[in-house]
Amino acid sequence: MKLFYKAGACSLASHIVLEEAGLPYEIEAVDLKTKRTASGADFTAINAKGYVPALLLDGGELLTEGPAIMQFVADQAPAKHLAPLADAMSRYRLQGWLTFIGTELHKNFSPFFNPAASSDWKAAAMSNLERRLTYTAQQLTDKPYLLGDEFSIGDAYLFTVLGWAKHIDLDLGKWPVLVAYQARVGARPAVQRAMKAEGLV
Ligand SMILES: N[C@@H](CCC(=O)N[C@@H](CS)C(=O)NCC(=O)O)C(=O)O
Repeated sequence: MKLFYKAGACSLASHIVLEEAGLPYEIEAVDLKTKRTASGADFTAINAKGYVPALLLDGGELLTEGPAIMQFVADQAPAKHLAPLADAMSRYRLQGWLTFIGTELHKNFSPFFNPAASSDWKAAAMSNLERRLTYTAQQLTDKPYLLGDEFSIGDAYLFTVLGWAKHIDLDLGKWPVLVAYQARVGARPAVQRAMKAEGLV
């Protein structure tokens, strides 16, 4: 498998999951401005959506959308318990978190990385982020990970988006639970390996 990524972008979550799964894979960076991969290929010819993450499977098929990629990888390594089995209620709770992180957190960070975003849009997004992060912190007060005692792909995604707070005017110190959570997830050896490979640590 090959993961197309940009350092520190949402593709980091898929990268962390690949490391946690312990499956063989390679990575190739994408320049999202020029849409060229590190080896000089036209990324839009590989992924017509033009964004990361994208996972090229061994059979030549391309899988896109972070939550789909992370679930696919988790299901290839069931012994690692990165996602509950499909018939468990907790799998649907995980789906709920993946959707929440993708639509309520990830996409409210997006205007801060978009030079064309208006100040009104950014103000509305910041207000949404603050309310959604307050909810997230409440959910993590009595457990180490989103689903309870075990790390899951939802944590790879939440950890990744929380990492963007330092690039915008958002002080996570307002939510000590989230600061502790970031440190907990960030200390995992697989997370450190993925971040090191992306030049983030
Ligand atoms: N819905 C997609 C969103 C992916 C996404 O927002 N990727 C960003 C990086 S975090 C990107 O590549 N943006 C560049 C672009 O849209 O041209 C997913 O969940 O995988």
